Amino acid sequence: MEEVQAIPFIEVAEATNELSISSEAMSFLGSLRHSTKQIAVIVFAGPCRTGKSFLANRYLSRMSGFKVGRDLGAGTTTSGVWLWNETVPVSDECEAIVLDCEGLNSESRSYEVDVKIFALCMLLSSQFVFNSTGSITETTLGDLSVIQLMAEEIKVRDFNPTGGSDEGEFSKYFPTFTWVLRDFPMAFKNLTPQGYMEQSLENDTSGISSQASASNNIRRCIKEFFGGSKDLVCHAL
Ligand SMILES: Nc1nc2c(ncn2[C@@H]2O[C@H](COP(=O)(O)OP(=O)(O)OP(=O)(O)O)[C@@H](O)[C@H]2O)c(=O)[nH]1
Ligand SMILES: [Mg+2]
Repeated sequence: MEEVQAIPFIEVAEATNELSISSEAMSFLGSLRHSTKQIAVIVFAGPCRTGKSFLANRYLSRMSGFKVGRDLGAGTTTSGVWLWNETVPVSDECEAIVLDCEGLNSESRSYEVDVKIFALCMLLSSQFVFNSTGSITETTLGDLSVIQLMAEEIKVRDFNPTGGSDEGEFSKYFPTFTWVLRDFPMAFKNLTPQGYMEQSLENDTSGISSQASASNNIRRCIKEFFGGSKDLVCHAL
């Protein structure tokens, strides 16, 4: 019987930055063709070294599985996207594939690869878990700027009669978004994490700097793409 373990899913060619699916993952995904259940995809993503792999293991009710920082060694991070080669029961009708994503903004990766991996994981997932540490700052919002980039690049229809952007259509295709705040600052403990996130996603009207305007654009994209009929929830750990 095959060992239950994390296997590489998306690999990054160091020389060309091209992404490819591993043969192990192809064979695992092929085996799911015979499943009679619906398949959900849950992805753990976010800035590097925030505890994504640790959280993915806890989701699997394990203390190890996806390699965490201490297994990988100092300065080394999860590379590409990893997949747990056993589905997790979600309900009688549904089982989930769990993916652990490499972190954004690691020193060893270009922005181009970060964007590709983040966008791919978001489009593949039904539940997107965005893990970040501390409070929600301009920097954290900046990490989500890729969502805005996706809005500019992605077309959901072959032909848009209005000739405008397809943004209004995105919430139909985007996953539910769960924001997990690690080391939630004590200073905000009088707010629920949900209330804190909603407050952080309110437009900054205090100034007209280009940074404030860029952050407001990201806030708008998050609320529009995940806040409509989709869930946009926040938990703190
Ligand atoms: N005590 C404790 N340690 C944690 C927690 N989350 C992560 N760690 C530790 O923090 C280090 C980094 O955790 P990882 O889960 O590898 O972080 P990551 O976000 O997956 O890192 P990259 O994949 O490199 O971006 C590891 O040594 C973990 O054991 C937590 O909630 N509690
Ligand atoms: Mg990791």
